Amino acid sequence: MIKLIYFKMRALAEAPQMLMCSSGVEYKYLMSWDHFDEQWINVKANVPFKQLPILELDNGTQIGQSIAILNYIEAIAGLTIPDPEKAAEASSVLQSAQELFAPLNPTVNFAVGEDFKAKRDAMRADLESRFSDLERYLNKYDGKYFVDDTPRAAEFACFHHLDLSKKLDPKLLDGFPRLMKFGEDIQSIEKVSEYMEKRPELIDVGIEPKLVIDGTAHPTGVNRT
Ligand SMILES: N[C@@H](CCC(=O)N[C@@H](CS)C(=O)NCC(=O)O)C(=O)O
Repeated sequence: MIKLIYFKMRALAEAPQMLMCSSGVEYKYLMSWDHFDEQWINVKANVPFKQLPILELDNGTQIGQSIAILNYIEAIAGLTIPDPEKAAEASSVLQSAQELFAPLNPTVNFAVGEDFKAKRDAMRADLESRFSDLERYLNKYDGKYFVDDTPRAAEFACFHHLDLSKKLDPKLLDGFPRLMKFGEDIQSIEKVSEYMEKRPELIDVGIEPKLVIDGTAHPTGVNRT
């Protein structure tokens, strides 16, 4: 079975998991230390691009880089877009969504106190500008999602970052009704809402962020706790 390996964070493992859950691809999620049985610092140099997530296939091949992981899942799930023009548009949305990763994800998962507030306020204008691009793109076609009515990598990547931005500031999406509708449509996918209910809760953002895993609150991070 495919393995997705990552850390104690709500970040780059979300979109791949939503895509796999919604398209019926079976996988196992493993923390780095459980998979490698070793601290991250000693593992880092041996994974393809010295970072996680990676997807490890049954034959041992390790795929690094979130976009490559998402594109591979699309391919095995039969979600590749045959029309080159639409495929390029979806790819451009995926890459733009991925650019929302930093500083949003590290701030929500790790920043505390005044540092959290300063980072939140510093990124607000850029986030709103990027959200307005995505809002405009959603309005380009009549379908529910970016290029048609099927949610794929671009949709789940975008959804994850929008969803996470609510933890930075729940009001950030207020001026973007089309993005809010998009979020509702994604959450109304049964397998996605099931995944979201079961995943570790991210608590105490901006104070002392923790993930609640099997009932125990663990500080976010790259090490076993
Ligand atoms: N471009 C990579 C970024 C991956 C990345 O930033 N991974 C971080 C966690 S979110 C990481 O591995 N941090 C630990 C390290 O760099 O040692 C992707 O899209 O997958």
